[in-house]
Amino acid sequence: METGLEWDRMIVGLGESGHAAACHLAAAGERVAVLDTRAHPPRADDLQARFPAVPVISGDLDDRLLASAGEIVLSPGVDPRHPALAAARQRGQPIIGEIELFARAVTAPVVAITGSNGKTTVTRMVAAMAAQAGVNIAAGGNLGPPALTLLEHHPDTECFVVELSSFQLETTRSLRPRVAAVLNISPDHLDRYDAMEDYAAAKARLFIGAHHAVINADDPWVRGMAPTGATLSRFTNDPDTVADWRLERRDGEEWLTGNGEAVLRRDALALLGRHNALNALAALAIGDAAGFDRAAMCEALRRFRPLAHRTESLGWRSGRLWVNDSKATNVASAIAAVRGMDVPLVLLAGGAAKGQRFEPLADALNGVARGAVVYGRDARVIADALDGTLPVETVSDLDAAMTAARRLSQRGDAVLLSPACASLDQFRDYRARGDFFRQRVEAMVDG
Ligand code: UMA
Ligand code: ADP
Repeated sequence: METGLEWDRMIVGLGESGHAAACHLAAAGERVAVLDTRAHPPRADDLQARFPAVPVISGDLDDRLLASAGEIVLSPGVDPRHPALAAARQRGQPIIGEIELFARAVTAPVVAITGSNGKTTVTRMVAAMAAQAGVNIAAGGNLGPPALTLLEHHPDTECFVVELSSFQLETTRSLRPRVAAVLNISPDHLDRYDAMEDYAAAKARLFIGAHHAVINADDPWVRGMAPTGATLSRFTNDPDTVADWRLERRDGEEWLTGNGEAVLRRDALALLGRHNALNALAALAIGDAAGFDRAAMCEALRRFRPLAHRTESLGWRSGRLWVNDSKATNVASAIAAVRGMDVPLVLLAGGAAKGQRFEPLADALNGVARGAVVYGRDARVIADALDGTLPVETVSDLDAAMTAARRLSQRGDAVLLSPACASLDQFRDYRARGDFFRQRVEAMVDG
């Protein structure tokens, strides 16, 4: 890229994606610099060891610096509403992301998956199906590793399967996926968007130039995104909705069906919850559109085991079933987990609420939960929404919440950690929160 400016591209943010972008561009001989607001950006040492000529600048996003580059490559964790980025847009300077660089470089077909919940589960299912079908794929994106790292490590792969977040899609325009799926849309990340419409619009960008679109026909936000100019498959959970892939009863059994054909019995899946049956249905629709062998896809789904921290059963201790759903960082995912339990439960919820409303969670708990224990920074917001629906105890942290849950629950109940909130007020991330829960469960003396 010859711009006459000081830098071809200025990379903003040196986390996983900024690092992958910097290596990709520096290896291609571009003049790149990296700017990060953190005093010690996480991947600085590694980048400097590999490409000592790439400057890493630490400090606030500065107008003059940004203007010294042809294009800005923005990391997903940086809010594009920042005034310096707004000014860049104003002067017509392109702002792209690591996924846009991937899109420009990739030649193999791409299967791309987004949605508010279930992205990682469905991406893993599709990857398992491809492996079972003997298709050589590489999977990553938002679930890690970054898409550009996949491209670097697997240059000869037949197909890339990538999970994409709304943050990544904001700065992507040339992906043109062979198959693109939007699983569902529910309120999330509303601290990063001015309105739900803006969040949904970011997700809808997945369909730009898509050859085949897979959509959730039950979700009004997603239905509205169905692109023209692409072939389409729809999946549904609703007997009255028109769709190609369905979760339906036949002769007293529940089946995943495709274009009228019974494909897989629901009880062949080793996963808790109806939401996971829908994830499997979406994965079948995606795999079918990608041309994978149907018998291999079914075998992969039969073998698929719950992913860590996602409605993951930790087994029975002290007469209770302990379930780790720490990845439930929004209200919709916690509701899905609550609906998936078939025994009375005590819910553990809390953390950073990200501006969400918790009344829909109260509705889901009504009649199925024995109680709830709320903890962490925004415990009060959750307690206010649940109060009057069921017994609620408010405590300081997850440790205290587990003790309270033992008291509130009875033998035969489930204790479900499905926090409906981000973990960052008390943990490094959702994994650290789930690992803490698991360790405490494993240390319990049975009795
Ligand atoms: N940050 C700064 N200053 C900067 C740059 C970043 O303070 O100059 C902060 C951000 O505000 C954020 C953190 O650093 O809190 C990380 O941001 P980043 O953009 O450097 O993130 P990466 O390390 O590149 O990781 C990103 C995704 N992170 C985000 O979208 C926040 C990772 O998804 C993803 O795995 C990785 O790219 C590879 O594709 C994580 C995530 O939480 C798991 N995603 C969100 C989600 O799933 O809900 C969208
Ligand atoms: P994502 O990658 O979109 O965050 P995950 O597969 O990691 O999705 O699951 C995140 C959370 O959402 C978990 O708590 C999981 O139980 C829940 N979940 C998974 N699939 C769905 C779905 N289809 N609808 C609602 N919640 C879901």
